Amino acid sequence: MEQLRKIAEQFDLAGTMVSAGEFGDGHINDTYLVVCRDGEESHEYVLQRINRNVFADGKGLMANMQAVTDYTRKILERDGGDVERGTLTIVPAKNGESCVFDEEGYCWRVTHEIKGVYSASVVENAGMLRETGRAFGKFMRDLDGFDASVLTETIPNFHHTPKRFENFKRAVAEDRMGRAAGVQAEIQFAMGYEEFVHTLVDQLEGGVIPLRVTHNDTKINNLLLDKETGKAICVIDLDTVMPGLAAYDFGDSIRSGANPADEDERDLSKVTMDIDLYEAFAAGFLSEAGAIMKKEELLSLPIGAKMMTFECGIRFLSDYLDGDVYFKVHREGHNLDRARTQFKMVADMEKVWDRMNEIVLNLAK
Ligand code: ADP
Ligand code: GN1
Ligand code: MG
Repeated sequence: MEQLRKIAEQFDLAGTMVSAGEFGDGHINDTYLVVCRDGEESHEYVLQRINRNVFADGKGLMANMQAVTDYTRKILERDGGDVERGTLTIVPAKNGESCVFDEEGYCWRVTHEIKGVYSASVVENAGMLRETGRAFGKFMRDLDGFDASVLTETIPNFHHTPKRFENFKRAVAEDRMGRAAGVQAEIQFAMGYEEFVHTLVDQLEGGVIPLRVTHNDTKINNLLLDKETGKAICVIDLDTVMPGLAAYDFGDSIRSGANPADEDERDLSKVTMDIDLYEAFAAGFLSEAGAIMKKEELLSLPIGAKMMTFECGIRFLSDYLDGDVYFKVHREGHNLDRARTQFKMVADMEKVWDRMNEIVLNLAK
């Protein structure tokens, strides 16, 4: 609490901090809700310590976030949208910067807490996924006119699946923790996808699909929904907004949202690729972004669903083999449990592959 107070004092907050508690359930940053009292009034802020093992360039990351939120705020103003809640509002530090660094070199930032909203890690109903699709589709379409050259690549090759696959093979070969022998079935499953991992980067290099500015981490809990109406309010977690593919944004939401069970569910019979949830997300996404996409790009969306799910699976499995150094873990074997759910989803997608393609094409008509 004292350390948080020392950090919070460096920002231009209204009043004085009276409490700070852990907030949200992201796997990467440390997030706190800070309450300040100013006379009778109370003000809430979200204070975050950026994970510097993951994001080496905190300044570059914050410059991206500032540029993107400035841009989306202008769109909200133009369209008469909810400027208060429709985009994140960065609270500047007293020295005028958008973040401060502590003695250990960690970057800290503050945003206004968005009120009357919630985010969910597991889908509650198809309507919620349709809204999620609409919000991420709109986010991508809104950024269609955004100048990508101002963006720092906060994690180089973030969704370069062939490089992720190389790293996975490295983790298997090194076997730092002696865990590989116990996960041979998972390793063999993943090895079967060595050719597939090239599909999207090849399409991009061949000019078949375009590079866009994308969010790249469209996990469903990175969207805030209105508590009363269930409508999408604000896309958050802008740390990975970078040049990318529509397939990445479509794909990561399917990965996280079309599975009615938890990402770390141990009972794999509960983990399924629910085609109705897939359709609901696709309908929302295409209602906003369908018009800017040609047929090849539309057909890259289901590939993105399988690619992002597979990629996340090998990222979790690599981290398990490396000794859990990247994703936050809360129990033994946590990353392995997560890898297993992703691979179960991939196997399920193979079974409904034709339907996944048909749905996207039908919706785009
Ligand atoms: P991580 O990169 O660790 O996932 P996020 O930026 O996604 O960090 O924040 C973690 C969680 O905190 C989110 O899933 C959301 O529930 C909550 N959150 C973050 N920023 C805000 C905000 N400005 N207003 C309300 N809730 C927020
Ligand atoms: C991380 O930050 P968070 O929890 O929204 C990760 C994503 C993974 C996701 C899996 C920067 O997302 O790429 O898909 O966990 N973010 C980063 O749950 O690595
Ligand atoms: Mg997040």
